[in-house]
Amino acid sequence: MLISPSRRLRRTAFSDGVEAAGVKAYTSYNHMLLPTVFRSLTEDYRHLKDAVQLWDVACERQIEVRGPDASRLMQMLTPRDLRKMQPGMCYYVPMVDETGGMLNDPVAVKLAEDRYWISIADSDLLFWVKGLAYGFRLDVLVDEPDVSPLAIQGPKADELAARIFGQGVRDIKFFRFGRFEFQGWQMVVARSGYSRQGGFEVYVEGSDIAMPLWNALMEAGRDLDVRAGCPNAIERVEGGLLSYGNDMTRDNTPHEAGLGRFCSTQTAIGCVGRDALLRVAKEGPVKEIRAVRIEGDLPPCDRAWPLMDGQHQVGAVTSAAWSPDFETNVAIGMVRMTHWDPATDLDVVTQAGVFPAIVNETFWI
Ligand code: THG
Repeated sequence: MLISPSRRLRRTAFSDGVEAAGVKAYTSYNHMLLPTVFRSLTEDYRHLKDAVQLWDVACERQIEVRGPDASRLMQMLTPRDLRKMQPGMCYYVPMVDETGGMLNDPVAVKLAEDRYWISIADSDLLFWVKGLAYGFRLDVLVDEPDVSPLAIQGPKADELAARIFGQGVRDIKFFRFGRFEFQGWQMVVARSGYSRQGGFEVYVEGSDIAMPLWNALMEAGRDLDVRAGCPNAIERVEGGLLSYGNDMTRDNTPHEAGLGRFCSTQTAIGCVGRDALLRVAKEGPVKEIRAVRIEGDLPPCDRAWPLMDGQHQVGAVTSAAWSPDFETNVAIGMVRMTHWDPATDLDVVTQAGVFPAIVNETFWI
């Protein structure tokens, strides 16, 4: 299956590097190209866990919120209490509508008291943020700046990043950022990324410096076996990292998505979904994200697969992949509370037949 290029499917500031590295498949994310495979899913997986990779995650677009009402607008968007968030911090923040339905699960980056980036997952959140700013007559500017995140992920990420940005990057704490120089440009470098292997995300401001940075990292990491990589479908399921639009949608609350730990709805005064969420937070959800183990030779998970107890649907699997390390198919599903206990035996209905599925104790991480 090929992806037809067009202006709507935006290239990124790193696409030239990704192509030179022999990208084999793309998906679309925020109307932009996101590489999904370089050598093979399992080869990329092994290499990510053993070495270091550069990821073109420019599709994690930034929504910049700037001005005197920036903090007020940010708190309207999320049930996470942002009052203790300082410049230099990143927060994983579920964002919800007035019904408590999830609109996105971005990383918020606080650049200054009156300036944030919202590093979004795959949904058109800009329109909601602009709508709120306009509707409430807030004194903020909301736009999508030319910022392209580049992730450095894997066990050798610290070593590689230190060679380009200096030893100071080693001291960056998890979900914090600092500003580091590259060829005379200041760059936001955060310890974060969509894998459990550790590493950084560089928020590259302006497209001109993107390929020079990509090439410098490739050059500096030759002896570390640095390669182009991308968010890996196996590793992220093992790690329980959720994918908006796949594992949860606007039909789910953050609690159903297992993101209750990132909500402090009681004190998140101003969040537009607060009243709706206070109701579900009190009772607890009746279905919730679970790790699921599946036996057998699975087809690609390109649709929600019903989870069955006999003739009765009790949930759905939304992501699945063969894990070489755990020697089983690892999966993420939404399961009703009557069946969500560990070791519950179910069946999963795929386009290629029915397979045994077992609710797992935890993610594999
Ligand atoms: N980095 C940045 N932007 C992003 C992503 C990213 N935007 C899109 C997408 N990924 C958003 N989704 C996630 C999902 C999980 C995490 C980050 C972004 C994540 N979660 C950890 C967890 O759930 O344990 C840590 C959260 C925490 O402790 O605060 O890292 O990857 N820039």
